[in-house]
Amino acid sequence: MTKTALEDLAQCFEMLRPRIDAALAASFQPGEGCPAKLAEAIRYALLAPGKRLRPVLVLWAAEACGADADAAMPAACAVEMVHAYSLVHDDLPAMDDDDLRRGRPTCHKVFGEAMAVLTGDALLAMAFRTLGTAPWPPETVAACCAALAEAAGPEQLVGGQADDIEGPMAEANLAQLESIHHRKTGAMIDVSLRLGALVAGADAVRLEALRQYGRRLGLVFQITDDLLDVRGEEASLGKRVGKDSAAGKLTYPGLLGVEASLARAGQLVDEARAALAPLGDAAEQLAALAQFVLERNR
Ligand code: GRG
Repeated sequence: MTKTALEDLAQCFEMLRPRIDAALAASFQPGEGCPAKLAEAIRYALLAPGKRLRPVLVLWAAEACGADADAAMPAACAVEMVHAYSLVHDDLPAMDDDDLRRGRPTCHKVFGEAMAVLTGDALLAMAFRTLGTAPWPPETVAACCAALAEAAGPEQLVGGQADDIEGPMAEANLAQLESIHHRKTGAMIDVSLRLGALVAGADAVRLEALRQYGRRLGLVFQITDDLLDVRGEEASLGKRVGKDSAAGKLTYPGLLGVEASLARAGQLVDEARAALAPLGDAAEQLAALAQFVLERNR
């Protein structure tokens, strides 16, 4: 891919972000009974300057399957709510114990641990309310709720996190590493694509193509995350670097070395792009996104 094509894609991404942020802000209208401090903590976590990769995946998957991006906006907000909750809980002292997230002090540093736990709980519930009240046919609402619950649940996001915090396995290998990442990172990426496709009423062939693409994109994202932890800069990442190796975590560069990790990521990008073949030109942005994710610096 040329440098210009990547710059064009970055521009499309940047143009979508304010629309997503506006929809996220509008999606949280605290009613009577929501304490002011909790509302402030929820806004702090949800509207912090993240990349919004998952919402963009929802919107581009919907478009690749023939829908208008706006129709999928409730799903884009819902995945970002689950993602924001997982970051708030991941940063807690009981988990990764981080002070910095998205370039700001973590939620528990500002609002206290108990309020951060409750903020995550509220965001998770808000995600399902957002899907449940979306203006879609009832069967689409039900399918989206079920898919997001599965991705966020004990076999996927929470299960991957549970294995990850248990620490390195005795004889770790690539399959074990990728099993954790498919669940901890990949499931939310997969489900973002799936929700976009479900809102668009995609057929089984398109859903499967996006699943194959998403599986690979999730791993590319994680390899880059691991490499940025080794080689990235705190200022652009907005979070602490070097923490995974310091914590003895199982990572791609730790297991394979930097060069082999980059080679694995390159191979996955090619496979991800190839998986999109059934969607044809409609999936051009998603195809370019795989390379963009590999080359990201934040
Ligand atoms: C607490 C159930 C539970 C799960 C936590 C989010 C997570 C699972 C762990 C965070 C640790 C980590 C670095 C995971 C690797 C991939 C990842 C989810 C990175 C953060 O996502 P980005 O880079 O963040 O898209 P922004 O802030 O840009 O949205």
